[in-house]
Amino acid sequence: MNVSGITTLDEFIIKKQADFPYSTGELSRLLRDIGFAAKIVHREVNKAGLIRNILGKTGNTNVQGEEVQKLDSYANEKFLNALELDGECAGVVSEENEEPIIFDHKNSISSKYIIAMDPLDGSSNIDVNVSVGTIFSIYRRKSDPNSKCTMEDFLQSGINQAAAGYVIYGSSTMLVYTTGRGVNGFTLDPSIGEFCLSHENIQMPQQGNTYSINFGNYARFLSPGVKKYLDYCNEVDPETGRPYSMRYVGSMVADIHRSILKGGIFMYPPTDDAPEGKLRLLYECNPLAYIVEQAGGVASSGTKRILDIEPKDIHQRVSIYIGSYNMVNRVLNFVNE
Ligand code: AHM
Ligand code: MG
Repeated sequence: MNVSGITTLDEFIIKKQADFPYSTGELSRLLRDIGFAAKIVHREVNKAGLIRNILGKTGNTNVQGEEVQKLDSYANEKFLNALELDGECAGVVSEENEEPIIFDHKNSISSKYIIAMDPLDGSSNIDVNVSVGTIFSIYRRKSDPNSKCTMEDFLQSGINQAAAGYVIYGSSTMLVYTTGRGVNGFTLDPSIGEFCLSHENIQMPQQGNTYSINFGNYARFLSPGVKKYLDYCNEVDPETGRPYSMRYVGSMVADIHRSILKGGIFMYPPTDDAPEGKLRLLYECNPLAYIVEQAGGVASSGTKRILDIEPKDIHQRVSIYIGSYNMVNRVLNFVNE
């Protein structure tokens, strides 16, 4: 803490490094690079409506066949630049790039870490001034840190994450991260350009009264248990606080951030047009699962703990039920009945 009584993200990271006596500071520097890139993306997200040519689509499609928004590409470029320049990581898997990006500068090659990230998630919300987010996951690489990183470095189970976090560009911009010792949240104070510690050691309520799901998919859900759970959520039972409220932003970072702070559940189950689920294991589900577990919640694919899934493909999709402990366990009972 400095004289102003504020703890900035950079100060916090340095303080926490002391918890790991043999650490080289590399992970700390990597987290600071991410914080820096997040500030640049925050700046652009905030003036997006004012700048010609930044909203809308690029005309390209990404690896999932979806149209790429200009701000997605911009965020991708800024994060990749920040991560490559300082040589703190050996390579990056991004939602925006079909293949992993493998850095070849000597500093990057000697780095112990790789990153999986979705630079700007919630693309359908970009043009309409609704919250979007960045999601990231950091792993220690498996390959020898004096060579370029390889595919096996990226195809690790979520349980191996060294750190994970998200940035939410909402009514304020927040960065929330964990290194496996609790979850801490920092709010950007734009007047000083710093992320300041605002939510220390976040623990989520075991039970909430909201559920988040794309209800428009009701007829398409493949699991009858999901429909039964939704009927359960909508039933009137004042003793258990039902019916629950339905809240769905369409940006998973925003929906899960709300569940983390207030309690709740977020679901993206298999549908007839996305039988494996829609969301991506490496850079959407794993990092959020790690944070939610660290905050006392649960994240499951319906049959397996998200963090235990062994990825086969860097853009693999998975179904997800994530949030407050009691609520996720309840939906799993319905799904596996
Ligand atoms: P994106 O990576 O193209 O932005 O898609 C991910 C987003 C999530 O943030 C959100 O929860 C989900 O897609 C919404 O999907 P849907 O519009 O099918 O409900
Ligand atoms: Mg995404």
